Amino acid sequence: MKKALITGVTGQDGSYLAELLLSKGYEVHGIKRRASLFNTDRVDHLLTDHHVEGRRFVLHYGDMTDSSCLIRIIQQVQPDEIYNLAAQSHVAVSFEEPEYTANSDALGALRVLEAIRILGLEKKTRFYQASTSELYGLVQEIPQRETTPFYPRSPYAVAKLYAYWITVNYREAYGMYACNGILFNHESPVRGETFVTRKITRALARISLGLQDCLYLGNLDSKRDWGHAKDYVEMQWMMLQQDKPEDFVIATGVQYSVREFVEAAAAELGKTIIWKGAGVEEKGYDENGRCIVAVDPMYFRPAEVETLLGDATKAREKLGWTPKISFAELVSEMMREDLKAAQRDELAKKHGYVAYDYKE
Ligand code: NDP
Ligand code: GDR
Repeated sequence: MKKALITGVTGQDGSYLAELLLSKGYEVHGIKRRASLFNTDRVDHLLTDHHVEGRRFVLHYGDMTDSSCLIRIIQQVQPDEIYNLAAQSHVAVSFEEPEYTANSDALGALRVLEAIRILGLEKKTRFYQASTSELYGLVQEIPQRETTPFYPRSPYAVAKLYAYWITVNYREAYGMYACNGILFNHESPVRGETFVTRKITRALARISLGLQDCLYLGNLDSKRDWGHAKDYVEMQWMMLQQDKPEDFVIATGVQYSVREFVEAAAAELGKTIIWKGAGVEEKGYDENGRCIVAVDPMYFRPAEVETLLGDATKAREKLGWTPKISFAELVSEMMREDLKAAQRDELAKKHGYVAYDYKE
């Protein structure tokens, strides 16, 4: 039975990847952080009673900023594959916490690679690094492919640039099977609530049930190449099954603006958004003339990545990978799930419980 270790298993991709690897018969180990509240919501359905022998999904406490725990866990698990997904993954937050972001996202990758070397696992353990389209930042070529020059635009992207190159370096220097997936934005119903897609679907669902008044956003003109996380984790696994380690761009090749995402999500609820004004004054109204979307400059970034569009030709030609879930299906699934969650909150509210709106 193959063994995999996933850092960031409690995140969006970690949960989809754990499901995929378990379905393929792997024993899956994941690293979770200690938190004052339970933080395993996304993988709770995969957990089994740890008193029972033979379980195939095991969680370990650990942190990307703590080398000794990473070495200990890797020594104990002796994984065939490590998927390094853990990161402070929010671009806007990285401007607030640049040093921590560098520690966890840049040095974190180095710590795992060094642990593999220290433990003499270079020939056994394959390593996947969660690299990102944010590396392209101020884009130098459209669409972006593996050969497009990088120009990072945030502390997050700069930290990920280090992680990208240290992965390439350990592959070349020590002959390790280490590779980068340069993934463009990918979303799902379990996407973190502060990323723009989930923020939109969650807010529109709540507005439709009278639980929230307005959705405040930053740059509506920003364009992204949005895919579904389920398709993208399959590619993460495929990248570690090749004869030779290589880096791949993973994207859909289709681009939409934040404004278009809002419109697509509203359409799922049978609503049309009517836009009026421009710049920070721009607002979106529903058919009854109610303002339900507004711009709040608080969400503008000190340096923005205006446009990203990926070219995944290499992945298609070499690995036979193409995304199966369309943009329309992605938006529809996210909207459906957030509507269910809002209906639960509506019910709770009817019975006197409070549903908080202002976390973001
Ligand atoms: P999430 O933010 O949903 O998950 C991040 C995971 O990392 C969580 O499990 C989080 O734990 C964990 N984590 C954060 N900091 C630490 C730390 N110091 N030590 C240990 N664990 C930590 O991200 P996604 O699942 O969306 O993304 C997975 C990876 O892919 C990330 O590295 C991200 O940067 C990268 N990426 C994501 C893309 C996307 O569009 N989703 C695109 C390209 C790259 P906790 O649950 O406790 O917060
Ligand atoms: P991104 O995703 O920065 O691309 O990083 P995010 O959803 O945060 O932003 C996408 C674009 O939408 C604009 N935007 C807003 N963003 C947020 N979060 N909140 C808002 O209110 C808002 N209004 C407009 C942003 O300015 C941006 O242009 C994600 C993360 O998953 C990274 O970890 C990953 O590496 C990249 O995708 C690829």
